[in-house]
Amino acid sequence: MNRIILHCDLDCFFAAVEERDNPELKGKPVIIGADPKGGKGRGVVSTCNYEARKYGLHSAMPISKAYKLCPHGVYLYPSSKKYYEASYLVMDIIKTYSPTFEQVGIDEAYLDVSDICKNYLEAKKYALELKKEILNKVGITLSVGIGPTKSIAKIASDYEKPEGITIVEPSHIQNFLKDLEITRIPGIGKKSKIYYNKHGIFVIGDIIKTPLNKMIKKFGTYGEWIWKIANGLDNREVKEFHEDRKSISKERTFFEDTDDFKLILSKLDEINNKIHKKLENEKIYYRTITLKIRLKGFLTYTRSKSFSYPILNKNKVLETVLALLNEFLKQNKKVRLVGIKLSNLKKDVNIKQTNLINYVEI
Ligand code: TTP
Ligand code: MG
Repeated sequence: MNRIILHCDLDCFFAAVEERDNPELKGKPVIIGADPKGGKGRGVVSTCNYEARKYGLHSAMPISKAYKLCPHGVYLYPSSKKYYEASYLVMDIIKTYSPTFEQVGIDEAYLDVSDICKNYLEAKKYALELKKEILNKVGITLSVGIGPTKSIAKIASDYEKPEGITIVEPSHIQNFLKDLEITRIPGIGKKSKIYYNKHGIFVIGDIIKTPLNKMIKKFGTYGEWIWKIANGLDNREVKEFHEDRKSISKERTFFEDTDDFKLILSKLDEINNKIHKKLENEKIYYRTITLKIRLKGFLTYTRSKSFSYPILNKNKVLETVLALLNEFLKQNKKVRLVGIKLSNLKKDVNIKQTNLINYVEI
């Protein structure tokens, strides 16, 4: 079936938020990342604006090299909280454009608009409206790719950055892809590029030309995957993470009411581990941690702590729950039941973000 999928990707996201908040930065090269320390700094560039990219700067480049190439740039340390807030605002807007919405990273999302837009022209108008709303309400720009598969839409959104809209109708897939470098395919980086080049594959057209069985023979299942992408045969659906499950929780009652701290701790640890098995498997993050406690005499209390960004961190949960528990232990009452609830769930939103500080502080 012919689908119409939009891939939205914010332009130089972290740098765009900084520029929005400080108009003096407009027109200057802005680099977000580690402190360059006059060229002696360690760590890397998180991202930079398009002005800085003119000097050859890019994400993951050592900050010392960036400084050499662009010493007059404005170097800023990332402020994650601000980026999260902007990301939430943007995603809340994108979501309203189709119920089939999938957020991928902190600044990327897919929308399936097949049931909303009759054709690609309508989809283009829709994308323009979406871009306008985000610019008006959040003050940053994005690029949109429109195509019949997720991978085509993603390659298309990257094609004309910043502020682009690129449409690839099904009949134009081969024409659009054939001359693009293979690194345009998500997942093919500098290292695998060298490998494919050795086998005579330089542009996506070379993949299209190669028969599928040869691709499998030479490159295994990944070879099959990129052949499918190149031929517009990626049939992955835009998968919505249903936030109808708004929380995950577990509780345990003690055999006998207890004030044995070790026992209470081991129950909380057990509950925490059980909950995290599922969350870690499915890469579900949460922002709010709640402790539930029932004291002898059936008085039940809950205490919560919320973070400004989603986390997935078992140790942090235990640490938080223990801090919340303190207030009750002081009362010297026996405990009948303990429970942990994690809420404000988000799916897989911050892979890049969790790496961010590592990136910066390598
Ligand atoms: P990207 O969408 O890859 O990059 P970008 O939005 O900065 O630029 P583009 O216009 O090309 O889309 O990543 C989104 C954010 O994730 C980026 O602003 C900063 C962060 N990030 C890192 O911290 N380290 C990295 O290596 C990358 C690639 C991104
Ligand atoms: Mg981006």
